Amino acid sequence: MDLKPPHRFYITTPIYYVNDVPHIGHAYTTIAADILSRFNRLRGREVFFLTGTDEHGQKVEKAAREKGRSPKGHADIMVENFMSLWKKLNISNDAFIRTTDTEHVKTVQGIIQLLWDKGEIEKRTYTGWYCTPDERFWTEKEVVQGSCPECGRLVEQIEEENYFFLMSKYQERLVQHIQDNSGYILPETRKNEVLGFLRSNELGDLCITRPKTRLSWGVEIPFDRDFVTYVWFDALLNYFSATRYLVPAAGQAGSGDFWWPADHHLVGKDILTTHAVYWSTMLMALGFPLPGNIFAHGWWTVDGKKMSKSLGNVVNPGDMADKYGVDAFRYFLFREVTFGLDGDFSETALMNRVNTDLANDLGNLLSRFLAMAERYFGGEIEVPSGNTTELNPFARDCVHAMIPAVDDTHYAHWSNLRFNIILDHIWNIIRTGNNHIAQKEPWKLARTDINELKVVMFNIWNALRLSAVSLYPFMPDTAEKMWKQLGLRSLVDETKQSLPATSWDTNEYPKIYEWDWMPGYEIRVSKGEQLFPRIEMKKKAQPGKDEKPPLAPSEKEGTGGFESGNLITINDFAKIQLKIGKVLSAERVQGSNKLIKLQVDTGENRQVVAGIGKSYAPEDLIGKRIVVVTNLQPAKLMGVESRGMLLAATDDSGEPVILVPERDVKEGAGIR
Ligand code: ME8
Repeated sequence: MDLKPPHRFYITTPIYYVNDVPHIGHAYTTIAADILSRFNRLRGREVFFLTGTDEHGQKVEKAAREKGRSPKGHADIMVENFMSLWKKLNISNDAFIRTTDTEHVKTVQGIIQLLWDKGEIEKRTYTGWYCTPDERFWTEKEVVQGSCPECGRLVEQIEEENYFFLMSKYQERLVQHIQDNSGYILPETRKNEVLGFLRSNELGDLCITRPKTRLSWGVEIPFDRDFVTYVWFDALLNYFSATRYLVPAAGQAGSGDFWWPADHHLVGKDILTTHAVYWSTMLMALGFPLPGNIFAHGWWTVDGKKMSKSLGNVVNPGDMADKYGVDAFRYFLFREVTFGLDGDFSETALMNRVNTDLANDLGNLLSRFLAMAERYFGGEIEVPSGNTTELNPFARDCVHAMIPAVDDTHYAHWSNLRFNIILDHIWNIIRTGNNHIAQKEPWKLARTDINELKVVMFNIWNALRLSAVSLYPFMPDTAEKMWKQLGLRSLVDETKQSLPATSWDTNEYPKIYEWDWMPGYEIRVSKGEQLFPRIEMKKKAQPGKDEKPPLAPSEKEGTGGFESGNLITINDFAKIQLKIGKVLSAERVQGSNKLIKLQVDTGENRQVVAGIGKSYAPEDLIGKRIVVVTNLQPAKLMGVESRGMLLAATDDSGEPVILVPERDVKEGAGIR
């Protein structure tokens, strides 16, 4: 068999049953495969990313019957749910396989014939306990006092002829293969579980058919028309059959359509055995090479509970994407939980991630940078003279974290699917970027050292550019938007164009990952839409505390459509004392890059602490006339007393903008 050359990358998801609609578990595996596909495409590899649907077998037949549809008719309807969800979630699969595809059915029949001819299959009489309503066999051990362990109804012993794949003879070879190839099953803990199972249990042979008298919805066995294949035998073969007819330029002479074996099969932990044991031994019997890796990810619970229809807590990925944005949802799934471990989904956790990581860290860095670039340089980014990497520890940190030529650990995480660590690296740069602004105080440099300001701005631009290209696999839309706002043209095209000609041989990465990459055209940043507006989190009402008091009848009237509970009376407003204050002096509160301590004359001298330090330099505030709430109870902020609060609006990027009177008014003047 001609094999896939190393610059090709082949990745699969499980094929999903069409008995039900897609949920978060399906979305999870598929987004993971999308992330890896996009990363590998950026690296210049040819990628074949396969997903699809599992349409045969009892589950689908039963679901179709309940809906009064034919199994194929049911599958044709249900498959749309998956296809449209993948579109919505920005999934870049290269093909979509359906096990009812004629070409797939033919491949399955060809393979079962091959195994039969090779003597890898035997016909045997099988005796087992059968639950007629559930239509499934149970072993002696599983039966509970003569009843079905699932539905509790009586089981009967029946004898049935079937075909068996002689799986047991591959037990030792399989153990050897797993031991010799440390990355074959990942994560490590799952590999150890499979090895433990194989070492302490005798592997049986696998029943791979069902008599048509019991199930007719399957692939017919070519050498015995009374039987169809067991659904898993048919399903697992999708990974191979797709390489016969769905790969690019399949079947064309000279196309070199060799795509086997897969680099990764991504699966949920519940279907690891079928892949690690059934599929591996089937490939051994066929004499086909084994895949590079089978990765079993963990299980999502919802608000601490198992996800189930009866609990009504099944998470619909399409709804989440509509509500919070596709990229925020994609980001959350891979940042929140280590890929491979179980995780808990909650909308509160998702909102927290959006507000802290996406709005505060990433969104803030980008919008502050863009605002400053426009303010100080009319949006132009110039490359400062001198070696910015050598000169600047911040630049050096970014380079070390991200650039393979300098340090390959970041990229080693890609081979091991450590998505949350990769995101952590990217966030280190983003946070360092925000701190760099606070330390360098560009607003001061604008007055004192324009050259240094250019270096700072260039470095932040570069850090944002590197973050965008690294974030692209996770959040493709966001990354492209960042790219454009940074004054660049196309993240994907420019990354590919920057590939070294020798990348196949040397395993090099695109030059775009390097600190001194420049596009060769004038860069002019352009402030676009805010990427991640903060989400207002609803406070949970505490009984007896946060509950609103019932409204008096008069308050219900004349509110012009506003919710009357939100309105205050003129008397309420009169309780707030607002005055014009003049800033006499200002300094940063030690240990905080946000807080500034102001001495303000509001007709009397008072100290006010304000969280405006990221947008204003203390010296810029001196002499300003501001609006102060003067009858606020004193409070301590980082140990410093504040008597009053200055008023500020919040701009698009979440930055405070101080309110000032339209013309000079004397300090101490009241505001009404
Ligand atoms: O098993 N959290 O299909 P399927 C994470 N057709 N993943 C979950 C999950 C959860 N709560 N619930 C389900 C099949 N999954 C077969 C596959 S492959 C040749 C045939 C994952 O639609 C589950 O682990 O029941 C599995 O990987 C995937 O959803 C498909 O489930």
